[in-house]
Amino acid sequence: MTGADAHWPRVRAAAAAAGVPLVGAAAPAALDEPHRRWREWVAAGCHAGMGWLTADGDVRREPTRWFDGCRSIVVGGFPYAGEPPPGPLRIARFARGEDYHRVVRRRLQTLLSELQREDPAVRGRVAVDTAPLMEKPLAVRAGLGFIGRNTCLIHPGHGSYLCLGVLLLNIPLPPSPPANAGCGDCRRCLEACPTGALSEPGVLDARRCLSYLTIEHRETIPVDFRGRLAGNLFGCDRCQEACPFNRGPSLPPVPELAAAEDSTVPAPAELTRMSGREFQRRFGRTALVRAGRRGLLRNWAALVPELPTPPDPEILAIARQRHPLVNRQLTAFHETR
Ligand code: B12
Ligand code: SF4
Ligand code: SF4
Repeated sequence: MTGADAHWPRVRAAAAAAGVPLVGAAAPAALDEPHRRWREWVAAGCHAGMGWLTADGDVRREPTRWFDGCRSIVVGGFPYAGEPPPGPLRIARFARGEDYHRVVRRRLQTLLSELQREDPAVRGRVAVDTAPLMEKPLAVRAGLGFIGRNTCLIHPGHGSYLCLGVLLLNIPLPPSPPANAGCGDCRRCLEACPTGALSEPGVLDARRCLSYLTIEHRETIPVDFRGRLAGNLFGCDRCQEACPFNRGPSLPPVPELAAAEDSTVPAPAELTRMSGREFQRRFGRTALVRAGRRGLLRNWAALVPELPTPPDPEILAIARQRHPLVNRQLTAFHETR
């Protein structure tokens, strides 16, 4: 057994003990092709208002720059599947339980501690989402799946309803075998996208993506999208729902990521009247805080033209009066009728 091979059974056992359901190891070599694609994507303006995505190109290309002494990269997959919430307003599946940043970080941190308990010389650094690391290409390299035409990381056996997280380590590990699967001639996600955000297969234009518009975008949703939000109050799962890889039975969701009773779709009437403190108390542990009460109400205002029944005029009036962004959104969509 080489040094790298000797470490792997320990990492796998520690991952199981830490509750990391899917795990693979990637060599820490440069990500030349994903980096080239990232540069083109940014140059085309597909990052929309997410200016932070245009920075740190060197780290994106060479993840080892993010952790001194890096000799391997462990990638974890965390299933969150579960049913979409009932009713006309939809919250994406990933956001129905505890915020995945917290859950994934906690479990990968536990994995690192387990390794350190056995060998105090092990060092590592965990990244979930916010570091300038390209998690999907790393997951491909760690054998967790392939990147589909909807740009998601798809596990051939368990689909794409997975969150990812990475752990950079100072010990060598043998690279996991590739998943060897792909989309074939399927194009269902491209057809299912309500806004044409998948501008070409495998390229997502965030300017048109409902996930971006309902979560990351901070101003009014542009009038082009009037009547095209497809019921999405927060995030969007359409291009994943269309995917045949999400039809089969999947792994059970990580319990904290499964829908929590208290985080079902917040009723607009309730949101309108809720104080900031009450919102924090109820949703502070979920990913909904990324949009906040203000963003959720803006999204609801943008959904008004497509609701099956018009909202209570009194609630609308209160929302307009309390939240200037809601007022601007309602006015913007109303005036284009
Ligand atoms: C910015 C971001 C977004 C943006 C942009 C999404 C995007 N596709 O780039 C927005 C807000 C739109 C978004 C939406 C969502 N996101 Co997001 N997002 C990120 C984040 C923070 C960075 C991604 C990034 O760097 N994008 C920039 C582009 C250039 O990179 P890229 O997506 O990796 O795509 C390029 C490469 O994949 C490259 N490529 C490289 N090799 C190959 C090979 C082939 C064959 C192909 C075709 C392409 C390809 O081509 C692309 C360039 O066009 C990551 C976390 C992270 N740090 O990686 C989470 C992440 C990708 N998001 C995640 C999730 C869950 C979502 C949503 C499902 C949430 C929702 N339900 O609303 C949607 C999915 C929308 C979609 N179809 O992708 C998960 C994805 C898990 C998975 N199974 O894929 C991640 C990994 C977060 C996490 N830690 O779990 N997200
Ligand atoms: S998340 Fe929704 S809007 Fe974005 S690409 Fe997928 S289907 Fe289209
Ligand atoms: S729907 Fe079809 S084309 Fe799109 S990601 Fe899934 S398999 Fe690939």
